[in-house]
Amino acid sequence: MANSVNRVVVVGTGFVGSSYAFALLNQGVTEELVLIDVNKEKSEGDAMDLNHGLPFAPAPTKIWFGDYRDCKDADIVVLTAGANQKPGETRLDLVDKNVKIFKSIVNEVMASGFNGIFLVATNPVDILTYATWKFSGLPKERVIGSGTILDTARFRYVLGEYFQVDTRNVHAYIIGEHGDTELPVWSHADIGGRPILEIVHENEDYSHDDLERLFVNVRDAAYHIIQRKGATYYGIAMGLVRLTKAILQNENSILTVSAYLNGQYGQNDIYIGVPAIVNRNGVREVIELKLNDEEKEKFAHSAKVLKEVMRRTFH
Ligand code: 6V0
Repeated sequence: MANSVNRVVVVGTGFVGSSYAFALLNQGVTEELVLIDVNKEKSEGDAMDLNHGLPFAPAPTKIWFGDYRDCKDADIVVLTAGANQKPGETRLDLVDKNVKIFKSIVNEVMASGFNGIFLVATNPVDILTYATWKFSGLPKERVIGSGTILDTARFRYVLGEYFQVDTRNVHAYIIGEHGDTELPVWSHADIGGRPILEIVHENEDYSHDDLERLFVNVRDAAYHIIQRKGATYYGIAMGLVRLTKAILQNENSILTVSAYLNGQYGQNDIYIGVPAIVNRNGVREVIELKLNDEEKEKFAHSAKVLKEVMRRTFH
């Protein structure tokens, strides 16, 4: 972190990476923004296009299309490179392709002398965050996956709609794999301090069946969007900006990210979506919620599925 100004490097300026760059510029989060892609023309074109928006941006940002040497002075390198899901594909189906791509990218980033924080969004994100940690040799707290940040945002959005309250006043988490085995933590979901389960219990306008339906829609949201427009990117782009801000502005914000567990939630040697305190040093602390028995069982199942993929991928 030798540079005196904040520098963010994005590797992979496809749908997600370029949407992230656009959102970053719009929110004036970083002084320097570097775009890298194996398709140089694409990242060069994006840099040109984004620079033309500078007169309308809230703060000056120096944007250029660069190469891995630019990672040396970066505070954060965001990894959004690799294959995305095609209709009908699960996130776990992408693992072999994307681990291979990550090995070469992470090696190149580290060869620059990079000593900042990795933010990983490429799927399957929990596995690729683990891979980035292994390939980079950086401390575990400085490798962070986007985890269930987007799923949690989707969850809060649908709950806000259902209960007709501002989504920012809904406190509820999705944890576990960013994928088919993720789970809602109903036991710790509240609105303005009132547990959601209590609100449902006391009001016949609401029902547990509705809650289950809302969760299933959240879990399957990517499939629904991909079916309609081929990819999902705006939501995750804004989630990544939120994470970038939490890091650069040393916020100590609690966000559901893919963090390394060594004992928490009864799990070891795994990256998986959990609430964690994020600041300038990365993940300061994993928040261990007291899950009920059903949630414990579902979390353990989610971790087991990831571990099985990791076993096949890394051993
Ligand atoms: P995309 O639009 O195909 O972009 C991928 C980009 O990566 C392309 O521009 C490629 O040229 C580039 N790329 C490929 N190989 C390399 C390489 N070796 N070095 C540098 N660049 C390379 O995909 P999209 O942007 O839609 O998705 C990117 C990833 O994000 C996928 O794995 C998605 O599944 C994942 N998402 C993750 C989400 C999350 O919540 N974490 C949400 C949505 C998508």
